Amino acid sequence: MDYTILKPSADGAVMVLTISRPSALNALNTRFFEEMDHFISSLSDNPDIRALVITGEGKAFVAGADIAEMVNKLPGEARLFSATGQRIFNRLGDLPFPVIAAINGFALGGGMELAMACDFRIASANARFGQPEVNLGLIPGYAGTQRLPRLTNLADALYLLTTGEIIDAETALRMRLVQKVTQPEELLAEARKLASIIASKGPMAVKLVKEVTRKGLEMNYPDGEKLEQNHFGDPFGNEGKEGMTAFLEKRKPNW
Ligand code: CO8
Repeated sequence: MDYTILKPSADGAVMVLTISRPSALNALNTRFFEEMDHFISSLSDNPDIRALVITGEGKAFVAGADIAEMVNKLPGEARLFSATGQRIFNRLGDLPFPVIAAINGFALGGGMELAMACDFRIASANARFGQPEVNLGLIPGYAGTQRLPRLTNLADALYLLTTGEIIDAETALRMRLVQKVTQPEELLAEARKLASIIASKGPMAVKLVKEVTRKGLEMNYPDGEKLEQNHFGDPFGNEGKEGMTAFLEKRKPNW
């Protein structure tokens, strides 16, 4: 597939994906989701990639779903648009390595939902966040109502969802919506650094820790412990054997 909106760029084990439709502040349209679906499939088939960074071109990360494309939709069509977006964003959570959102500017509506679908977020000091759907007489459709209270808390989530207030990066950091704030010119370097650190760890361990942590959050506590217990054994005899042997032999592991 020839991409017109996505710009993927691999650097060793780290893939950087730039969303590039700056004339519409990278607003998410049907073509974006088609390309994203294809791109995620290509990553699932690529064993060399160990981390993905998603960022936006220009002054926005993503300024939301494409309002021009949504304006004439009927309820059934809008539900389908929501279901497609939710399915594709969920696929980021299923990737066998971490996905880092590097938020370079506006992350509004569907853009904030994309950022929240990533495993964690770092933001440039000039990033802006918000769920302004209520200004348009809408509610979020890419799981913003579900992920925001899980990442922050019910009151902060409802505050943002009902007021539509746009917050700055430091406020997002205080709400634990982002994990780190950098100077704008350092954002991508910092994201790549974190991605490289992760890429240097045991790939099976990283895959398992992401899967168990994400799945466990959706389970009751005893089932989550059981899930961890079950997967704890997986790396023994292979990757874990190499990691522990390397420690005892005072050398770097050969994954
Ligand atoms: N959709 C379509 N086009 C957009 C969007 C968008 N979300 N955001 C910006 N653009 C376009 C503008 O229309 C403008 O186009 P043009 O140059 O042709 O007039 C261009 O991008 C530049 O934007 P501005 O001139 O407005 O730039 P400013 O710097 O003045 O303002 C803002 C930047 C504050 C970000 C402003 O553009 C804005 O408020 N954008 C809309 C933000 C918004 O409301 N986002 C939420 C959208 S709704 C949503 O995301 C729901 C998600 C769930 C959907 C589920 C499926 C049903």
